[in-house]
Amino acid sequence: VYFLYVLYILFTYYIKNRLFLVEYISILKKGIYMPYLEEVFNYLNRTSPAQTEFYQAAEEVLYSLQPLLDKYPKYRKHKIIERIVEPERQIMFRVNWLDDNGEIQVNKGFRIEFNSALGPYKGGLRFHPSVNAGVIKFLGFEQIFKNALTGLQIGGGKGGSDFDPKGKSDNEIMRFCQAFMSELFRHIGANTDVPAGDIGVGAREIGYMFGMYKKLANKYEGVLTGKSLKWGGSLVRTEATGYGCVYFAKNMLAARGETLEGKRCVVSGSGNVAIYTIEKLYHMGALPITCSDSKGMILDEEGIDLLLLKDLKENQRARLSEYIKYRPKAQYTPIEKYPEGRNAVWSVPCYAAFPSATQNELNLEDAKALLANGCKCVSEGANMPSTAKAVDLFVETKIAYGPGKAANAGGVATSQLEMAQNASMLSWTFEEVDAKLEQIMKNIFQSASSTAAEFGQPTNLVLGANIAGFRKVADAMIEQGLV
Ligand code: NDP
Ligand code: 2IT
Repeated sequence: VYFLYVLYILFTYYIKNRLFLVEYISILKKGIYMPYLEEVFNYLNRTSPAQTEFYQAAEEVLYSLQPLLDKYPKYRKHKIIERIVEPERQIMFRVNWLDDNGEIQVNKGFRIEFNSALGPYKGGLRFHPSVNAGVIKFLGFEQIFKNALTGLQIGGGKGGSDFDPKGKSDNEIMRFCQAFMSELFRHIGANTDVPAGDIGVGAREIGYMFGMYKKLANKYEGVLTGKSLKWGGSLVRTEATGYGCVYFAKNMLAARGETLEGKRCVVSGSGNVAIYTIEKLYHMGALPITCSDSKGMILDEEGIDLLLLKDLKENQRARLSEYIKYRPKAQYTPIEKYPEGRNAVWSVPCYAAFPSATQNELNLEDAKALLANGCKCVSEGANMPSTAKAVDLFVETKIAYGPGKAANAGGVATSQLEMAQNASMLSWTFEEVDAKLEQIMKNIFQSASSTAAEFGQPTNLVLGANIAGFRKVADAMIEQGLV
C-alpha cells in the first residue's frame, strides 16, 4: 500500500510538473556525456566568449550526437566535433553610409563562412539591431545541418548587420545595402558563397545588393537568391519557408494519422515566414488565428485576414496594430500586456503552433501553456525559436515537434532551386518548383524520423535531424581530407 501511495504521489507530481523529470533526465544525460563534450564547450567558452545563442545551438546539436559518436569512433578519430564548431572563415567589417540628413552612420557587417564540405556557403543575411557575432554564429551553425538535411549541395553560412531598417527611407536602405555590398562582394560568388534574405532582408534589399555586386564584380551571376522574378529569381522562393514549414507539419501529422484540416493554428511573427505559413495553412483547410510583431499580437478568431496582412506588411510596411482598424472584431494585445516573461501568442488554445518570428520567442512557460491547452504539433519556421527547456519538454511529451533546422529548410532548399535555374539559364513553373519543395520537405521528414528510429527514439526529430544532418557533413569532411 505504501509503495502504491509513493507511486501515486510521484505520478501526480510528474503530471503537475513534467519539467521535474525532463530536467532530471537531461541533466543526467549531460552528466554522463560530459567528459568529452565538456572539453569542446570549455574551448568554445574560452575562445568565443559571451556567444550565448551559439552555445545554445551547439549544445543542442552536440548532445544529440552522442549515440552516433558512441557507435562510430571515426568521428572522434577525425576530430570532426572540434573542427565543425570552428567556422572556416569569419568576416567582420565596417559599413559607413550617409543618412538622409547627410550624417555619417556606422554599422557592423558580418559574414560567417562556416562549412563548405557539401557545397558553396549558403545562408541568409539578417539586418536587425540585435545582430552580433554570436547571433550570426548560431545562425551559421544551424545552417550547416539544415542545408545538409535538404539533400542538396550547399554548405553553411550566414551574415548580416546590426543596421535597423525600421523607419529608414528607401534611399537610406539603398545606400546602406550598397555600402554593405562594397565590402561583401570580394568574399562571395555564385560558386563560393551565396547569401539570401532573413529578418529585415527581402526582395528590395536583395535587389540593391545585387545591383552593387554586379557593378563591382562585373559579373551577372546567381550570387544572391531571393531575387526579383523579373531578373533571375525563382517562383515559390518568396513562399518557400512558410509553405515548407506547413508541409513539414503535414508530414509529421500524417505519420500519426492526423491532418491540419479544420484545426486552429497559432502563428507568431508577421514577416515573410509567418505570412506564407498562414497562406499554406488556409490551403490545407486549417484556421490560422494569430500573428504578431515585436510590438504586439493579433488574435482574430474568424481567421487572420491574409490579404489585409499582406497589404499592411508587404506594401505599407505598417505596424500590426493597424490591423484592428480594418478588422474591429479582432483583438490586439501590445507586448506590455503580455504575461510577465511570456509571449501571449502561446496562450491561445490551438492544435498546432508555428513560431515564425525569432530566436527564443517560446520559453518553458509558453511550452507548458501550449501543452496544457491541448497543442499537438509545433513546427518551427523561425531559427531556434524555442528555448532549450521548451525543446526538452516537447521531445519528452512526444508531441509532433519539428525543430527549425528541419521544418524551415524549405526556404534555403528553394534558394538552391533558384541557383540551379540560374546556372542552367532556365526557369521552372510555379507548380514545378512547389512540387520539388513539397518532395524535399517530405524527404527531410523521412530522413529525420528514420534516423531517430535508427537510434531508438522514433518520435525525437531533434535527435534525428541533428544526426542525419551532421552525418552527411562529417562523412564529406572525412572523405575530403584535412583541409
Ligand atoms: P521578416 O523580417 O520578414 O519578419 C520578421 C518578423 O518577426 C516580423 O514580424 C518581426 O516583427 C518579428 N520579429 C523579429 N525580431 C523580433 C524580436 N526580437 N521580437 C519579436 N518579434 C520579432 O523575417 P522572416 O520572416 O524572413 O524571418 C523570421 C524567422 O524565420 C527568423 O528566425 C529567420 O531566421 C527564419 N527563417 C527565415 C527564412 C527566410 O527564407 N526568410 C528561412 C528560414 C528561417 P517586427 O517587424 O516588429 O520587427
Ligand atoms: O535561415 C535560413 O535558412 C534563411 N534565412 C534562408 C537562407 C537561404 O539561403 O535561402
